[in-house]
Amino acid sequence: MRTPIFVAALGLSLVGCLVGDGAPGTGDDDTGSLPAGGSDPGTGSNPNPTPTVTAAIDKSTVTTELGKTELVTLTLTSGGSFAGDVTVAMALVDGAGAALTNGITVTGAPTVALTANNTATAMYSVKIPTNATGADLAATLKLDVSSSAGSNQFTTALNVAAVYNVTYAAGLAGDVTTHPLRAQTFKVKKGAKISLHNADAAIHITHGDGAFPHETQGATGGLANGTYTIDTAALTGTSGNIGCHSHGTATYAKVTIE
Ligand SMILES: [Cu+2]
Repeated sequence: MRTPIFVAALGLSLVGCLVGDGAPGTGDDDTGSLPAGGSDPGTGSNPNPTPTVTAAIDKSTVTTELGKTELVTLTLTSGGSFAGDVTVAMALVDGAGAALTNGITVTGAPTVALTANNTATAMYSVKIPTNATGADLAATLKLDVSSSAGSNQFTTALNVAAVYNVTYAAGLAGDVTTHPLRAQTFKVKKGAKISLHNADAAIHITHGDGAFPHETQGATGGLANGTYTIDTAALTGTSGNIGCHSHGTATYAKVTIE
């Protein structure tokens, strides 16, 4: 059985053949499966092997947060000289199975051409806007993979933390042109957190105005390895600027709370 070897070699968490029954199986997808009924064509002695498509995704769970883009890779392998297009229908659903309406998007190839006994990969990109949610969100990415060899559904759990993390990179120092919030405009939902982490050796005190509280100035603010978190749930205003107090207004972002 070469399928389990395939799984182990690539470290894939989910794999399954696209066989004619169209069913996603009963939770054993991660062990791989060849077509039922003993139709494994073997290693070359069968003059008419059953065309198969083996599909796998590389992540069963993605833990992410606001403002991120995550990639899920689909790997398709032709067996039995299958050649043709494989259709991939993408969907994002909430815990109740309803389509997400919060601006999270998935993009990627709706069809993947597969040539006989070869492998093809396709990347699916899930983009989480900064204003996707004001509370932690559990969603699911669904990829319905189908071809003339059959169909199967793959799911990736998408756990979105309602926090927008911003990092002052090491080596940034006083270079305002590389400050992370410079010239940005973004929105968050009420309840989301905005968290600024100083990974630099220099001090970057977080400026806040309007709706947003300013980080403590003086000896304890903006220190290396420090994190300043703004919880919008506690705020009454709806807009203001957030930036680096230590290096001037050119570093500020305009931020709106929805
Ligand atoms: Cu700074």
